Amino acid sequence: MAETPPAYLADFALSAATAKQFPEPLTFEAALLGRSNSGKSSLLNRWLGRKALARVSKTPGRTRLVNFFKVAWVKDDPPFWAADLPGYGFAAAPKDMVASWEALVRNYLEAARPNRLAFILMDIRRDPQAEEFNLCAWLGALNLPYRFIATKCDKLAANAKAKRLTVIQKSLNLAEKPLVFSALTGEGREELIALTKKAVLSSLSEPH
Ligand SMILES: Nc1nc2c(ncn2[C@@H]2O[C@H](COP(=O)(O)OP(=O)(O)OP(=O)(O)O)[C@@H](O)[C@H]2O)c(=O)[nH]1
Ligand SMILES: [Mg+2]
Repeated sequence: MAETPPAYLADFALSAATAKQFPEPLTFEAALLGRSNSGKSSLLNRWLGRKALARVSKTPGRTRLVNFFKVAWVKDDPPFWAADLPGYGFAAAPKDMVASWEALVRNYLEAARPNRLAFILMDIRRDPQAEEFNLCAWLGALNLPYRFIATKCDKLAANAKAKRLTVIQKSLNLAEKPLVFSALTGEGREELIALTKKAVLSSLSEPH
């Protein structure tokens, strides 16, 4: 299957430091959550086919704002938001900074933004920890649907990958296996595109 060309970005990116700066919701919104260094910014760049859209870093805690990108796959398609969030579990920052990022993520998740789907990213080689369990419980309480994505899958051979997916699924008691993704090879990109295209379409067909 031919690779989907880069997304058309509606010339609109916005970084929010407070809830007041969150833009008006669009038809659909994909929120990228996960601990620091799990590969959120890298996934965003690869998924949208834009190399340097979101800043990628070897230093955990690079993304400190909620970065919104207005995305359409084709110019005149109804656009949706892709939101890159600060990572959690970043212990090396001063405590008050960590608290302010947490407050920002909390405000974001608790905001009234319809038709959101959260993607929780985790390195395929790691086991789910308290952060992932807590996040699931929190999203569940907020009624916010989520899907796990196992990132950096280029680090493992096929059989090891399959084993890790089963471990992660069982540990979190997920109905579906996590999606697999590699920002390096592009594995999982088409599946993620298909999933989000479907979500945009079903948001559009919902009664208002
Ligand atoms: N091999 C491999 N490395 C990856 C992949 N995705 C991300 N990385 C690396 O992992 C590190 C962290 O990536 P980021 O995309 O900055 O992670 P993040 O989740 O946005 O991090 P924060 O902004 O700190 O929350 C970087 O060194 C990336 O190059 C991947 O699919 N494969
Ligand atoms: Mg980031």
